[in-house]
Amino acid sequence: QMIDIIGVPYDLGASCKGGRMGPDAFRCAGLVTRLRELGCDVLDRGDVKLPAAGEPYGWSRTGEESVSGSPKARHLPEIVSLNKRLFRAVSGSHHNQRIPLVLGGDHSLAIGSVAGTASQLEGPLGVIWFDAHGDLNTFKTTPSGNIHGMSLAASLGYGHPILTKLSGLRPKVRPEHVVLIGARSLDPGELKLIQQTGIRVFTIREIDRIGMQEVMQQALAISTRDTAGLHLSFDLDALDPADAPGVGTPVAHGVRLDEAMLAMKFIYENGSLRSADFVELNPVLDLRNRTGKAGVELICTLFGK
Ligand code: DIR
Ligand code: MN
Ligand code: MN
Ligand code: MN
Repeated sequence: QMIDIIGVPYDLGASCKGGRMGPDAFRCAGLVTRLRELGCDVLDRGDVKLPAAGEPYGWSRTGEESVSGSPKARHLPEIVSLNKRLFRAVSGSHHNQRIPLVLGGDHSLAIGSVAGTASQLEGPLGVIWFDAHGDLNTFKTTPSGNIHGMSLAASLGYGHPILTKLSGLRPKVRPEHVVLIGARSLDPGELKLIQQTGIRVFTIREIDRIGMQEVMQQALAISTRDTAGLHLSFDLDALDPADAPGVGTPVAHGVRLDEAMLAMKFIYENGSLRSADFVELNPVLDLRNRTGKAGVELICTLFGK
């Protein structure tokens, strides 16, 4: 397999800071070497970055962060320009017949990676979204103003037009091709959107009830039926905090690492994967890079270990 690693070292879409160091924490855990040992052709394309003049963090002298955008969509301008750059990087990988593997950084980057992959397929895109959360808020329903809680909604065509229309077609993906796995913290607006769109959600309760093997059989059936390829977006907070302490918004009782490894194996065996994100790794909160290492194990299994 030919893989392009693309880092997005920003946490502008999250309120908890530190995710900007996520991409390097995956690299420090040996990601490139491990993938090469599996026989993958890996290129580390480096990081997608905002121009320095953008001063995205804009810390004031009192140490408070000055925020662009609005309280309902914090740092919107920077996140839009970052996602446009990521869109181009992801599209470029597909153009070279390579699989983009995007490392975060906060989950707002999925807007650009989903858009990039959707733009390069000859048919609809299927999406599997591992997350403790729904990421189905819009600037109308968001409780936090954090854009990382809006990226799946934006990819489905809901939310601020500047996000939903990012680089052309809208929506990027249809609800009947989307599955959410590991959800256990959904806001009222997100529950409404799930009802309205009929997105299939496999909650932790359902994983415990029917098992990960059955979940993945159903998830892959939904996301690959009548689609031209699959995108995996893996928010590490889907995992149990014991296995992944290094995330900004941990939620108790998550997917255990061995269950998630099994899920990655099924995706590999299915053969439809065209791109993937591994996001929300926050080394500042981690324990000896445990979460970075867990991410590397998941990625290696996803690519055939
Ligand atoms: C919450 C938290 N639903 C929000 N979302 C997170 O701010 O919209 N997503 N943490 O990963
Ligand atoms: Mn999450
Ligand atoms: Mn469990
Ligand atoms: Mn997320």
